[in-house]
Amino acid sequence: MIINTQLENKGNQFPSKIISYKKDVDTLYFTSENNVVLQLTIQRDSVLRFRYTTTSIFENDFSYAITRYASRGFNHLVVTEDDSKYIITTSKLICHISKEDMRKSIFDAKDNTLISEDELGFHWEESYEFGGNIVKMSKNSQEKESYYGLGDKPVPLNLKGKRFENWVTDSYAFNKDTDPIYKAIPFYTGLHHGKAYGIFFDNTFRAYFDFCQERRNVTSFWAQGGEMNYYFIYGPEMGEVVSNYTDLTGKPNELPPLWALGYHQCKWSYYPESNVKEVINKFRELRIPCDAIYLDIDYMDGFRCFTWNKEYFPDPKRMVKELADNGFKTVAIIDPGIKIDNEYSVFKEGLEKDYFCKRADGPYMKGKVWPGECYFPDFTKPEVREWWSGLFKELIVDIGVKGVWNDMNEPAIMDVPGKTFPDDVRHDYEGNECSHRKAHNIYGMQMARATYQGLKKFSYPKRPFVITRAAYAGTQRYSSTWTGDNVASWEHLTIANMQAQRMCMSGFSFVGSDIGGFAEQPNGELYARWIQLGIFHPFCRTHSSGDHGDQEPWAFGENITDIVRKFIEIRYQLLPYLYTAFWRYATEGIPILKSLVLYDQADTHTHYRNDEFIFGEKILACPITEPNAKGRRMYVPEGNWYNFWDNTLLKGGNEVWVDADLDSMPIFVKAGAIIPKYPIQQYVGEKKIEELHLDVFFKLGNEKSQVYEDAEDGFDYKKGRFSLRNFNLLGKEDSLTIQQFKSGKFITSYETFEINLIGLPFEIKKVEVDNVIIDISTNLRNNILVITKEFTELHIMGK
Ligand code: MIG
Repeated sequence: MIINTQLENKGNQFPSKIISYKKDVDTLYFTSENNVVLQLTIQRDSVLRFRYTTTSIFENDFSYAITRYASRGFNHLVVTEDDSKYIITTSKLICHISKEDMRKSIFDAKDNTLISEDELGFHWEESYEFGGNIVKMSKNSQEKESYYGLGDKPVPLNLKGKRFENWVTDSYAFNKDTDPIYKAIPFYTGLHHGKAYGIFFDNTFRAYFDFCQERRNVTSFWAQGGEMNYYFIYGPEMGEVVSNYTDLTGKPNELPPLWALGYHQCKWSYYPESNVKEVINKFRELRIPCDAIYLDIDYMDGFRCFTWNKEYFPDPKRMVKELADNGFKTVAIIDPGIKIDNEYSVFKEGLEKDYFCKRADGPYMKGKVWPGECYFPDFTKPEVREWWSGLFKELIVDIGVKGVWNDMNEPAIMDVPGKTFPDDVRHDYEGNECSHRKAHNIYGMQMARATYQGLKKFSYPKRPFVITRAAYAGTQRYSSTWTGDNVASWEHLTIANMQAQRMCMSGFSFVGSDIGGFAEQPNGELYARWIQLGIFHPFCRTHSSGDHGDQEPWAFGENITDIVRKFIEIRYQLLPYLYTAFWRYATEGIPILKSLVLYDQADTHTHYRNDEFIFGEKILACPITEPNAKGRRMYVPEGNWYNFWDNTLLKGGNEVWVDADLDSMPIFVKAGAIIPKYPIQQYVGEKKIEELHLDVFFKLGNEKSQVYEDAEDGFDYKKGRFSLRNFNLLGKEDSLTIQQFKSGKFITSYETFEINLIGLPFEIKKVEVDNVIIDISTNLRNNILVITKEFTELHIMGK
């Protein structure tokens, strides 16, 4: 457990025996002889919240992470006791609390399997230096238990045997195993005996997690202040754990505009205007689809936020419009540091209104970043966020910028130890005033939130688009994210893959890496392999530091350009499929990427797999992460899978070799899947969709698929103007039936489906649409069928 560092410490202290118990609707209070109170709230049948105080008084109950939309309520709650324990039973869980020492054990209510068990359980050390406690929790690790989650940690998916720190940190050119880096997401999933549960330790102080590193059979977590306050989230499916966690900390407040799921191009920096134009024109000339172009810090006047360098960009409004006319959305960077400059209106206003962070004894928090010496808004104060959100008016409304990129919001400070604010900086924290020790991990999140509020207000009636580097649990409600300053190396390609999967299983699916690597320069082969992975990440952007050479799709010769185009085109064809997965994420908290363990936890082969993942519900992808490869070995999960390239069928449950020259990569589609595709567009909305293409992959038996569509932007979908198609496929030896259940009021632009029937084990003799025979001599060619989008039952027969 935590190393005792100070002689003044009294050492670990523990709750003594329970002397009283009280119930208040959904909350139970257990008080010990030495004034420890355990507050147990039944959030849902499968979600229990445990909170402890050592002084009998709790802090004000406030969390930036928990959303007000979090589900509450349970079907069943019974509390009983015997000589040694209290027994709390919900319809999903049974929790024992020992009267002797407050230790807890939690069981699956259905079959009594032990899921989680305190080792020492809650204990604490008084914090001599800061007051309050260092709060600690330890649990016995169960037999063959594996651990997953924790946000952006750049390590293999299974966390067992490792220790981590959560302290949001600017980590230029981080490496495999660098810890901590940009994000603090104190949520992990444990898996043993085929059952998964999650722990969300909602404490924003510097925190640690130890997964059987210090002691082989003990997992522990602790924080340098605040309360021991955690949620136990039961599955037993890992997918349910993640969606329950996402329910607690929030799904994206709205879907992204569809263009945000297109390809984005970025560099530090494209300037002046002529350079930006050159880049975007090249995309169109080479017919490489692209939806967004980014302006990094050099667009500003001396790095002053909300200003423009008029020498490089004499007329931003005109330029942004010209880009838009070409299908390019402009995304501009905004950092937190505000230059100390009495001629600069944002600085002056922030100063007058007292919006900047101060040190403990009164001086402003002064720190050096790109503009030189800066002050920093206290984004933990609602009034400051409101002010900040208002600053976007000109950028969004007048100039026409469509998205904002928040960087350096850890917050990052140059040339100081720790690279961030000192601990003593004061924050409002929604009226719960505190030091930076408590506010550090949520500072970037609150900046992203304030930015989001501005974009939401001023982009209306369009949807906002924000991207942030720093994040705490819950930031997914406001923003997308990227994995920060990675490196153009093969190892980093592997890291990007693991990080994106890990973020998805940590409730934050709108994620991607700097394709090609930020620091240093990739060769063409590495760039092509990275694009191949990148098109399967929810956020898909090339970015580089720019000082090592060009990193546009055409920077590596024609052969690479062709490969990159081919894969970006696949991304654009799959947009309705990805959008459907995003909708599932935004409505049900289902991660867009599913690591194999999350996809099939019953198969223990998946517990240590890192490379393969499921994109959406039906597509299995596995990047090539080594140079000179002609293919690779990979694990294909149970079930039948079609090779994406040649439609050959493969039976899963094995490790197999898959060919993949540089112009290919291992991609498989689950048998039974119906995959929607749009035509290739150079940008979202370029073409009117005249027909929805559906690839139907035959399966013996049943499979469900969905296609979600709407106006691709705006908020009408929230009022029911969406189109959801639920497809039910049933394949038999000599027939295939597809039923369609349609809901929502949105009318799609196309009238017909072009259905491509793949893998049929029979020759088509007869086709009925809603019991009417259709003429296959005219409507069917090479197993491609064109039928009305309104059908409810399609029946394809071999006899
Ligand atoms: O100190 O804005 O991670 O994406 O290009 C570097 C310049 C600041 C770090 C970001 C990177 C961005 C760069 N920024």
